[in-house]
Amino acid sequence: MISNAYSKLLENLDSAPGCFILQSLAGGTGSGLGSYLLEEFTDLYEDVSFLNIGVLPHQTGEVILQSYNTVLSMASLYRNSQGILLIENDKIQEICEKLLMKKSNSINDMNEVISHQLASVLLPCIDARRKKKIFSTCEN
Ligand SMILES: Nc1nc2c(ncn2[C@@H]2O[C@H](COP(=O)(O)OP(=O)(O)OP(=O)(O)O)[C@@H](O)[C@H]2O)c(=O)[nH]1
Ligand SMILES: [Mg+2]
Repeated sequence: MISNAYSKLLENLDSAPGCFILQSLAGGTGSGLGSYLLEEFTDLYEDVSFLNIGVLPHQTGEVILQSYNTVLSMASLYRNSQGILLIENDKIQEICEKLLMKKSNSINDMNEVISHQLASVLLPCIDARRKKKIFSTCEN
């Protein structure tokens, strides 16, 4: 079903040079289904490059098989992906607690930090105020 939805999506595009997949590496779905789909997609669409964004679990552990799942899914990424970006949940939690002083420290807070970081890497842009400052420095 996911595979069908993906091929329908590709049919509607003039060209699809790349695709990125965001997945947790430690659980069942992100690690198991994510690796399976990546393998299937790379077989079916040889011309599409895949960038995988993998979320590493907290070191102290929440899922009993997390280390095992992470090693297996990393192996699948190395075999099939053209680019791998790793996000460490421990580091993200530290940013939430120590830098942003978030009290709630929920998964939503962490995901907000992650999306901000990904947007900065994947869609780099300068906000209007900063742009004005840079250009006025260049003019002087
Ligand atoms: N930052 C972040 N980490 C997540 C998120 N979902 C899962 N994780 C991490 O991935 C680990 C595994 O989570 P699971 O929910 O078991 O993984 P899953 O891929 O959704 O697979 P299921 O077992 O089917 O739920 C968690 O212990 C977290 O460390 C999320 O939305 N944000
Ligand atoms: Mg889950």
